[in-house]
Amino acid sequence: MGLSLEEDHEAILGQILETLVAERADVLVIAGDVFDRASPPNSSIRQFNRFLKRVSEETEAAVVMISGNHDSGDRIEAMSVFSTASRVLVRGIADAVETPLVLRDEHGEIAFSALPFSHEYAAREVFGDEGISAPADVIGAQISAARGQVPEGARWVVVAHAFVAGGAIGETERALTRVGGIETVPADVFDGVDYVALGHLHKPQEVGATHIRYSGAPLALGFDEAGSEKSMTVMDLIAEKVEIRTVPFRPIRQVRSLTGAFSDLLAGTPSEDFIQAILTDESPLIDPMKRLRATYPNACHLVYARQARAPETKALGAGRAAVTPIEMVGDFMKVVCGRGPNTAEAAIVAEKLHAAAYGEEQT
Ligand SMILES: [Mn+2]
Repeated sequence: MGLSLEEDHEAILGQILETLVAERADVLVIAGDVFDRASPPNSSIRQFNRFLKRVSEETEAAVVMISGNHDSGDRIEAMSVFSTASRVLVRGIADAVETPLVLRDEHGEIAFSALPFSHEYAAREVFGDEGISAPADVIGAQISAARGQVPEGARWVVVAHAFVAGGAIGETERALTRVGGIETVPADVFDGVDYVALGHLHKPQEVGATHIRYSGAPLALGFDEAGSEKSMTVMDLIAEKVEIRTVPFRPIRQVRSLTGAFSDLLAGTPSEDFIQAILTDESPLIDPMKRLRATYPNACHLVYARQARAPETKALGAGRAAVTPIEMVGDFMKVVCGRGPNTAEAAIVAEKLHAAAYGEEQT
């Protein structure tokens, strides 16, 4: 919405560093998405690089990191080249050989398997398995590859980016895939894992069991997350017993929705928060956003309550940081046909996109 979140992220990154030091953390897990688009702005890359450098220099923590569906896996994978193998495991691209980072504490060995997000078509090639047709199959193949590499008797932590069945999803978490229909991953794919550190859903939450958990996004990223508390999960894995605590983040600006008459909102307490104004006025106002920003300089969205439920016409991909080609085609079909692709159409689109991406002869 045209407002930089750099300061907001800087504050959270500082709080993560404080927590790593205060908790004397052994490992920092980043379960993707690292960035919100495949080609993030240079300023964001610089900010993240500065953060990793400080983790390296100011803390004892190892770093385990995977790409998510918003990330360019190849760009994230680039960070793994020449990294210190004893302290870093960065994975951007799925691999048939899943080598864990193995650390040791007073209770013995602990293996971290970092499973990067992978689309089904890519996983089919990597694992040589044409039967991979849903995210659950992808994770299943990755888990099988990883399981064989875990040292005998070691505790096992898996880092993955997926929509595990039962998780609470918000408006801004985009579908991982819309082809094939079933996009959720059943929790039992993680059977035998001592702790599953998940990325993708923005709300901090456990899914079905204490040891299967989303840390959540560092900041509220949409008005559907207004008022929600974000946090860092601190996990102790003591001899297969998992202890969980959360350390709430303290954002410098909140995301809030205000509903009321325009004159009442203007007379409200001035605030730097990110404000969505839902106006109950019946008649249109002249330049309301400009006037609203006198009280709320970071007001960034304004709707009239009477219009809020009316169907909206949006540009393709509007309001989203990035869309996959499959989603773009789906959005286009919704505009033109009033519905998304059916199963047969989705299969054709997936096949053509795959052919376009890999330069195969199109038939
Ligand atoms: Mn994601």
